[in-house]
Amino acid sequence: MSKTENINPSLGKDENSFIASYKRSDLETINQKIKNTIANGNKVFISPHYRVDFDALGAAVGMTKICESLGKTSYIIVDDEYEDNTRGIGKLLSELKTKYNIITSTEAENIMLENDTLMVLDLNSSSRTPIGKNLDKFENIIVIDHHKKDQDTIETKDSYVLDSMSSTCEIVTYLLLENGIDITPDLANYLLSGIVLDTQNYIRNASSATMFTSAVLCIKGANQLEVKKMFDDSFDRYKAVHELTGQAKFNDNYVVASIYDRVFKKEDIARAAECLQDFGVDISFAMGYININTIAISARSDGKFDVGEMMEKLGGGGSRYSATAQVKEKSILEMVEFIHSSIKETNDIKLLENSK
Ligand SMILES: [Mn+2]
Repeated sequence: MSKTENINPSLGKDENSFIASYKRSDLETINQKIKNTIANGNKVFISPHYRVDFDALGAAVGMTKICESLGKTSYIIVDDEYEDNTRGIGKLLSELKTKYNIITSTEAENIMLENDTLMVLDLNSSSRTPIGKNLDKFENIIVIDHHKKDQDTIETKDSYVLDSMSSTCEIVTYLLLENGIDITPDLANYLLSGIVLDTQNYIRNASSATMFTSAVLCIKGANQLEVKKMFDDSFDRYKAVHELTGQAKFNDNYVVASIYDRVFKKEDIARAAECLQDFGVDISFAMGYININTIAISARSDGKFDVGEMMEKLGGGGSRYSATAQVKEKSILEMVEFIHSSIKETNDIKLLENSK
């Protein structure tokens, strides 16, 4: 007998087992409800969020297996295009495209029929799904997520927003195990990459259940070194991001990074804005030219300030947490001024409201 055969990689049937945040019986009920909805519909469209990441993709791949086990065809909707290996996602996407039905939202629109199911993964806000206006076309919508709800949260009877779970991949791993679905080493790696990403290497929001789920994935063949390699970035990208963040100017609760004398890739500008969220600010901005006359701005917020609204004023958009805009015929200096005055305006309104 090999070593692993001694270990039973199942979640156990004990009500008080290691699922710390959710009672096992609750998760069993959720699993049954999800399966019923899938079984009662036709094909399934799986929608991870915009700017897809390892957690959204790993969960999507995992859920295609559950659809398959119920005899349902499923499609994963991804509109993001990556010019290069953006944090490993570009590489993973091209690998997955050879194995799974990955389609754009336009392709999905062309094959949508009545009684199809929409499964929204790793998001619960209507503003974060590439499915957009087609959301209303679905009668059956399943939401599986671990983010906090907000005012745009999709209302559906099948809403499973388990915000004390580390990641959507952790939830999906549980569902796969519960249904006795084979987790291949590849799938185990995809799922583990989602957990590693969202817990920032088990620092944030990782419970003992998260650790156990990860251990089960390792038993199923996940390899930490391979997962680490999935995250590898190009050195050019690293340099570009650091050049931008190196120019960051910090203000009270926000930071602005800008460079005017070179051209960047817009993904690198977005990454710089993301990186700057780590330095004790509520809002971060990064901007630079993406061609001779276009400036791209990326904004990230912890949600107190709506960066989506702000980027809309510049002709862009996004959610209150993450937004972007591209502006022509303006200088970097003008854009920096725009940011300062927009935030000042909002702060003034808040002060006024508080003094009432
Ligand atoms: Mn996630």
